[in-house]
Amino acid sequence: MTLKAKLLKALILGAPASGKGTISSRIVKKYKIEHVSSGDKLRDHIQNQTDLGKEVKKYLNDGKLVPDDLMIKFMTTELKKVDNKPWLLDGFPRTVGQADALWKIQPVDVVLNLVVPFDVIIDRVKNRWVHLPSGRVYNIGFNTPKVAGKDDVTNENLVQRPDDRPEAVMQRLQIYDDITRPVINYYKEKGILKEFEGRTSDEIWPKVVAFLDPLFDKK
Ligand code: G5P
Ligand code: MG
Repeated sequence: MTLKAKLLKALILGAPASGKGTISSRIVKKYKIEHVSSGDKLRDHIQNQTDLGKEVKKYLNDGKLVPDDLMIKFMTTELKKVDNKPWLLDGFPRTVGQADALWKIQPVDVVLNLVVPFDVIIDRVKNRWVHLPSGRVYNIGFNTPKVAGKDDVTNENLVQRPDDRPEAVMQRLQIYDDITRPVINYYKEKGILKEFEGRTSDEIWPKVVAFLDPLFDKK
């Protein structure tokens, strides 16, 4: 593994349900790096009814962004836990304020941006089921669980996300357009953004591998 890959700090960006979780899980499996998903971690807090969980629940359910100050404090703590490992950050940063804060804590090496048409996204969230404790995601017809409504690994129940209701999805896509798109330009200007276009994760995945493989070449 190259020296750089040993401590690679990478981000994955993309609209809600563009496949960040799906592509991330393939990346962490293939390249053995840590996956830090802000959404998964927040849902975990909500599930466990922690103080933070109670504070953020309304934002998530309504498809709105958690305020920057809270989010930056939370993710700073989370990133300290994986400081000495290569990681892939998913879902953070989502505002230019968050991107600035992250750059001060830890400049990132590469940013992968998934470009998936909105019509595909709206269609796919209807069929999404998640296993909350692990963050594993399923989609009926794409990666259907072996037993309907059950996680493949633990056999525990799968649930649908409250923010996958059509009105919350529209809200999330609107916020993405207005507030998160500038984050793409932020990294473009730094010269570290790489875009991957496609209508399915299987179409995008080989392009991601072709980009990452050279970074992880055994030397
Ligand atoms: P999250 O959790 O970061 P989103 O909205 O950015 O939520 P999401 O919904 O988790 O993103 P994803 O990870 O991009 O989507 O996509 P995914 O889960 O892999 O795929 C979506 C579905 O499509 C799955 O069912 C999958 O199986 C399926 N799928 C994938 N590929 C294909 C395919 O090729 N074909 C088909 N048919 N299906 C496919 O954030 C949630 C909330 O947390 C808060 C906010 O409230 C946010 O709304 N939050 C923050 N707030 C402020 N700042 C931050 N930094 C925040 N981070 C989180
Ligand atoms: Mg996700």
